[in-house]
Amino acid sequence: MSLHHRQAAASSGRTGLLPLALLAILASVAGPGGQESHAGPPAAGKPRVFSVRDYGAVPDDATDDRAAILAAVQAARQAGGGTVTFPPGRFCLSTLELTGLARVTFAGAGRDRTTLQRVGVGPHPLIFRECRDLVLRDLAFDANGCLNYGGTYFDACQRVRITDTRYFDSNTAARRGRRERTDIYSYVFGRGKAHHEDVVITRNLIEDLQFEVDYCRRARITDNVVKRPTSTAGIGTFSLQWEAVPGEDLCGEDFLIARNTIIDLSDCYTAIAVHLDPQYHRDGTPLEGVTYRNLRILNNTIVYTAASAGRAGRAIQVGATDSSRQTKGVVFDQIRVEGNRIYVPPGVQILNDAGSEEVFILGNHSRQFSGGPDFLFTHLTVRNNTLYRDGKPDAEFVAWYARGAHCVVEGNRVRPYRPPPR
Ligand SMILES: [Ca+2]
Repeated sequence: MSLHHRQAAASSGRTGLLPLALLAILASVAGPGGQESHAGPPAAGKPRVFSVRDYGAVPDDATDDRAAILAAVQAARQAGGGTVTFPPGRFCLSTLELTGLARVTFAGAGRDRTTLQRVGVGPHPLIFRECRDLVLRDLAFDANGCLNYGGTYFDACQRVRITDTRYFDSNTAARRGRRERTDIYSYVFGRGKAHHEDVVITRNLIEDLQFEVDYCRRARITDNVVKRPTSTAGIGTFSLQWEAVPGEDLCGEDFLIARNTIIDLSDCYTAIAVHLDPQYHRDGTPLEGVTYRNLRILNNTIVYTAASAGRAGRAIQVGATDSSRQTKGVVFDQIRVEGNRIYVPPGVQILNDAGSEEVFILGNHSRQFSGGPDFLFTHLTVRNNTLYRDGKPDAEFVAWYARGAHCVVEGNRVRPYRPPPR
């Protein structure tokens, strides 16, 4: 069943089964610690809109609006769900952590009109833990000089939709001259006690930041634009298996990463990455038993620019993050990489860790492991991708370092460079 149909079925089920819906509403009214009062279920059909202005938020005055935003969110929670609205303007937000929130939409007046600016010492403006049925739409987040990780953070959440937002950094100058670069996030779905489920990220604009969805079942990441991504990957999913997990560790299943555009890889290792990261546990033992299943990376556009000359990251990598570590029992099952287009202007090289040029890397490209490739790809399809690049008309741009079964690598072409269509 597709993600779309699964969601449609879930929502029709909610409206069709009133007793279950009432139970769900009543269960969600009590927040973490049960400190909230027991409001009854909302009146049927009545829109529940909670403007942060009504709870004391003041735009464009450079004061923290955290308390007012929290009050609006709590009102929505007590009503059994609703829409928290942000009028035009810039609101300041120091870290707001929300647990067990359900059926709440955060809506601005448009991503060019409403901005939530991170302020204070915390790297995250918002943290959502064990939340479900969330929507973030039509607003912008400003990372405001965040230097380490950060981002709007999700932990074990279900049914999250992020659409038509912008995430940018008004203070990228703060990063300059730093010795080490770290990941710096827009949205990040981390690895928690349970998988994320049914995450939709679509039609967003991400600038000078990256985003990541880890440990998830059913992610649909489509039609986003990521400009100048930072560090590890523009769009990434990582294993984050810090402690050993017995048996199969399903780190990602049913991902659709399609029709995204990633522009300028001069400060980023990989445009789209499915990575074993870290490649060893906290105690130093090798990663073991990681499985990714049914990942579709389709019809994305990856655009290198002249700024990338001499330091450009890979276009797509499914495998190891640094290839210097041996792993055990890693399986990539049903991976499709099809119809992607990569534009590399003259003078730009796409270098792997060993300093040779590879556009797609599948597996672990280290040659130092005497036992041979330690990754298994089953039902891999890499087909009909196009690299627009001068000088290497016959180059093979798919580098595959793994054992395989039922794998197809065909129809991938190198064409003379031309700029991407606008
Ligand atoms: Ca304010």
